[in-house]
Amino acid sequence: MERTFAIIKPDAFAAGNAGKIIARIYAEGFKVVGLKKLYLSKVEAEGFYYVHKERPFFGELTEFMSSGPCVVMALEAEGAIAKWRDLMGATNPAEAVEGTLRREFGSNIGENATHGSDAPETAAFELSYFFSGLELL
Ligand code: 3AN
Repeated sequence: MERTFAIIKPDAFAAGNAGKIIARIYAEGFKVVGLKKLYLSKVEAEGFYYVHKERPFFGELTEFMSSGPCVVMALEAEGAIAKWRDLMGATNPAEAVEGTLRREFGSNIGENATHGSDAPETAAFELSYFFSGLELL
């Protein structure tokens, strides 16, 4: 079994889509090992996205991620990292396949409803950034 880290971003939470996204997560066969609602500060969002700090959209991205509450989750499944990225769809909702979460709930490349770890090393960092071991029993 593999674990990945997921976020229901502030756009999807504010639009009232968290429940539908979580229902979809269960329907696709993930086990929800950790789940909490947070309202990130700018500094907390910057720490999470530090790998993107040189990217031109870093300011916009961290501003958006700290603009309202979000839901962070630890998801478990066989091949959870790839499985969750498949369910999310492409970064740009306009390019995401029909039936994916970003296609259904995303607005644009920045406000794209969900986040998911892209590799085992990033999943380990991201899970530990938001959850202690005790929270994932
Ligand atoms: P993904 O989340 O699909 O792995 P990345 O790693 O390319 O996508 O981008 C990291 C985050 O930065 C994404 N959540 C995305 O919303 C945001 N992002 C990517 N490109 C842009 C852009 N051109 N303008 C604003 N935000 C962006």
